Amino acid sequence: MSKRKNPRESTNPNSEFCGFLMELAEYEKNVNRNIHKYNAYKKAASVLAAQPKRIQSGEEAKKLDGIGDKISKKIEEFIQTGKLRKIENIHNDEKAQAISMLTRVSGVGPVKAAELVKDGIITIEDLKKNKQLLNHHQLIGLKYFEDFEKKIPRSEIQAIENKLKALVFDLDSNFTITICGSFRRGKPESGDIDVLATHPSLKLGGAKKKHGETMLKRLVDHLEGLVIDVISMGDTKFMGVCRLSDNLPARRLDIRLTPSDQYHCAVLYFTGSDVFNKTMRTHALEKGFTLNEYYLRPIGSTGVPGEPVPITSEEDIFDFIEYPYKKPEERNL
Ligand code: 8DG
Ligand code: CA
Ligand code: CA
Repeated sequence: MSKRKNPRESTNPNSEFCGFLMELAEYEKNVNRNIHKYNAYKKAASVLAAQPKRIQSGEEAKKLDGIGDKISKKIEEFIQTGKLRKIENIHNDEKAQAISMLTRVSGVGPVKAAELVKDGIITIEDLKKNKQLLNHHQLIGLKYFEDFEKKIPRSEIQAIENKLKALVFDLDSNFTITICGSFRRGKPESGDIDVLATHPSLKLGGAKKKHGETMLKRLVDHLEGLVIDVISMGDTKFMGVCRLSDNLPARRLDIRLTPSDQYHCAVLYFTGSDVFNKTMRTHALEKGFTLNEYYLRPIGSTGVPGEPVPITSEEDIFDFIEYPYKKPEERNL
């Protein structure tokens, strides 16, 4: 199969800068656990990716919103020397490399990875010999390590969507199902599958939690032939593994069940991207609203959020905060 890249990405004239910025972002998240630096690098990469021309100097980069002194110096160093000392040092740091490798296992976060490395466990092979150190999620992550590393082509997610909908509607045709995440943003391939479900009988937030719990379990129980492993089964969130057919890899599948009055906020949130969400939340605040995956609420003069605004579509949310509507494909920040 041909591995054609997203044309937007392959034509990004700043892709080299974005590449090292994303690597630095992952390093800050996984090795240093510095979420502020992680966010700063990701923001900078996203700003550069949106530029129509290749940046010619650190000075030019610094003029862009979201690129400060330190990052512009790195860009300048890369332009001058064709490499970055910081990246080279990271590549030569065995501990950092081990932590980065272990965090690629689903369920292994930066803290767990650092613990494992401290115990002398530095490779996937080491992990396989020390399964007693892993919880259920991490064991599933290890079991499907190679499969979960593979991106999921759009066409496969479409086939999974069809199968999932057929199974769910067979159970109850009143469910609404939307696949969110990078798939909804039109990406040619995705890391996992983010499913959002709602049902007209689920209203008024947490009031019917018990109902929600049994409903999600009932839904997942009906996905036999698609779901092959369970990571966790909560009140409103299922995390698991699916496989479309024997000749294809196992895929990470998340399903969230939300009340119908929170559906559009949830669809917006889980469509992302996370950088886009942050931009939109900041804009909401500037307009006197607080936005999250559940609702949009006005902030009163006292600073206390008021009653949620009634929302009947994703567009409603953009309208209320006076943000120009962006189609999902335009949210790939
Ligand atoms: P991918 O799976 O193809 O790698 O990309 P994705 O679909 O954009 O990422 P994701 O990790 O599956 O997250 C799905 C959406 O959830 C994301 O686009 C935006 C929203 N989201 C945030 N913050 C966070 C967060 O901290 N963790 C996760 N898992 N999702 C988040 O806005
Ligand atoms: Ca995803
Ligand atoms: Ca996900």
